[in-house]
Amino acid sequence: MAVPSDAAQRAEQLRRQLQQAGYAYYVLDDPIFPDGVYDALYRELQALETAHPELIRPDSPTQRVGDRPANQFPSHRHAIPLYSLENAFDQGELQQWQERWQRQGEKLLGELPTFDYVCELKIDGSALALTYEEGVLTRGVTRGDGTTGEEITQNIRTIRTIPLRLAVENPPPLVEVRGEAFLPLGEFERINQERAAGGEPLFANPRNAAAGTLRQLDPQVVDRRRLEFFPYTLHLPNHPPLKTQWESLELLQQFGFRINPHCQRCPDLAAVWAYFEAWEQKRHHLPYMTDGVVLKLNPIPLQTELGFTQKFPRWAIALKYPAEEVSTTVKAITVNVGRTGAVTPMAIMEPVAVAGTTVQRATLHNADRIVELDIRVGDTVIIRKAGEIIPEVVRVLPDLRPAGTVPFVMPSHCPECASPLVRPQTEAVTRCVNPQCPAIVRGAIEHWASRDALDIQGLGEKWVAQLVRSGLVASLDQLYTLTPEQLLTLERMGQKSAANLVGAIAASKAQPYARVLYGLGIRHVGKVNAEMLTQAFPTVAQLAAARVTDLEAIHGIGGEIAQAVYDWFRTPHHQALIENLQSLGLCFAQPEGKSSGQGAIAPLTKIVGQSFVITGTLPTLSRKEAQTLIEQAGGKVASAVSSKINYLVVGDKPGSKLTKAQQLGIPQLEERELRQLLE
Ligand code: 1X8
Repeated sequence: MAVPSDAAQRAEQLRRQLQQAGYAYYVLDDPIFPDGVYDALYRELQALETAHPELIRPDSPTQRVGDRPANQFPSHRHAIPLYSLENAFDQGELQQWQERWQRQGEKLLGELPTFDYVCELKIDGSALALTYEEGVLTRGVTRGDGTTGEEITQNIRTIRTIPLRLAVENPPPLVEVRGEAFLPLGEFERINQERAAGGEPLFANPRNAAAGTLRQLDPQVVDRRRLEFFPYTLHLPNHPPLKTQWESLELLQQFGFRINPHCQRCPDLAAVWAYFEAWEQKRHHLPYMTDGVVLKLNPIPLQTELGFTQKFPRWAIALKYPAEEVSTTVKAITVNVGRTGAVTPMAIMEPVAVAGTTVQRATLHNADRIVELDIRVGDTVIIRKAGEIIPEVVRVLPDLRPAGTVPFVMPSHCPECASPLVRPQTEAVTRCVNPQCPAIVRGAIEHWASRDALDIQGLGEKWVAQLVRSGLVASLDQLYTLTPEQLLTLERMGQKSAANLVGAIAASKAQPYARVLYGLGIRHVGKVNAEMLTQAFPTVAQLAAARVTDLEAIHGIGGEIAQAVYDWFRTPHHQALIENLQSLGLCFAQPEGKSSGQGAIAPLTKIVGQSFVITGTLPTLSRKEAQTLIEQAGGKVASAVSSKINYLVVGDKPGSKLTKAQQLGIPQLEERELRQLLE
């Protein structure tokens, strides 16, 4: 049957519109259509393609999810191998590398070449090679061994930041793009939570999770795990050579890719080192994992001249941050009872330095994981610490196991309160279910006080343990009636610390509703879910009254989360807690004007005339930049804390200003919250 020409035209128009809308949404983060319009256009295209399958094009947005699972992946030989990079760990190695390429360059060119560098973040994901023919994505291949990889085109089509068609009018006939596919940390956590709940083995890290996901046989599964992609190399065969790496990145952007925004040109190694050092801490605030910096010579003719060794390009090097995986031995295995009653086995190890800190405890996750690892006291193990994630045991080295070791058996009773432990059949987790268990009470308070929750400075593990042991605090609300005199009864508590702690607890009353909700420690309600719940239900009364179906109706809230929230609010003990916290002045509602959810923009006048003080190092803004942003929005920045100050903006290593602000009960903002306020 011939396809009517108007149907063909309409399909083409729909593909273009959806392609543009997808680009705006996923790459620019600046949607051009409301979701409903996108869905309607998508369904119209789907209907046309169903009626006229001849109209289906490989670059159609409907092809992002293949419905036919591939049974195996064909291997594909890379036209140009994917090299790995030489590593450097310090300035000396970096200097030696520069001297090496310069000697080589001088020999080849007869003079010391002029050059500059490009620094890019090294993304800890999975490398991909993408082929575009006449502008259309026709093939996606994993790195494999560098020479041959697996063709996983269907899976790659699910990655929204990879354009199915290049966004230029007359693309070069053949384009090869290389880059890194990765799982954002939030997505990694979500997937692991899902797996933990389903009793499936956890992914050890986002890199493994990304690689595992790309090799999933079912593209629908890949589609649900939102992989992302940053491109970094562009090959244009039979095309005049590009001049610089920087130009390649710009061209990739024109092609419709989202490039990593943190790349930087550097004239010399001093600038490179400054970039490397600046990102050592800042990278922990990125929503994806990075393990170093990739340094490249910017001029491509110089790259071509220098070429490759057996293994590496001579014109690029990876500058790596200190190792995050090291080996040590297990001295004991204990179990820790967390705030949800979950009993987590922990390995106690010979202390080792890893990623800049000394580590002697690592989580073993759960009983299944112990069986899977078969970890025993006396074993030599590899442990990993990545960013702010708690150290974990990656694997046991069985060849180094001493004689006479025995498998570890999980205890049957709670080590804290001696009540019997339970393990529901559907879960991987063993739990203590005694709500008065001191470990659960301590955990609840520590979570409440933690940085992303109520952020109560100074209320750490040590004081919490004493507060619970002494009986001064048995539930969260009792924190707010503590007096300095009561605190002075604790061991090693001084006048000043007692006053500071009371001040810090009082200051937490200024924290927004989403943090309070997160702080309550409702199962499955992490920071993101808490934020979504407060958007959808602007007051706690509304949330408490919500039915499971109302909760499930929120985009991103699944059945399990909905049930957990519903159940939590049905517990009389929790209802009393909310009532008490509310009467103590904690915030249980969204501020006016934010309650309509998406799109509501806080009026600029909100901070007009308000005074801010900045202390410590902010994750991404310099002090000057923060000041400019505040002033542009009509606020003032002062240098000293006084009772006239409205907010203290707090970064890393805050000074005495923080203590003073706490004593005065001045609300604190992290950079992220400052940005939200200024939006
Ligand atoms: C690997 C990676 C590179 C870059 C970022 N992340 C990586 N994992 C980059 O150049 N921006 S380059 C590279 C390689 O050549 N093996």
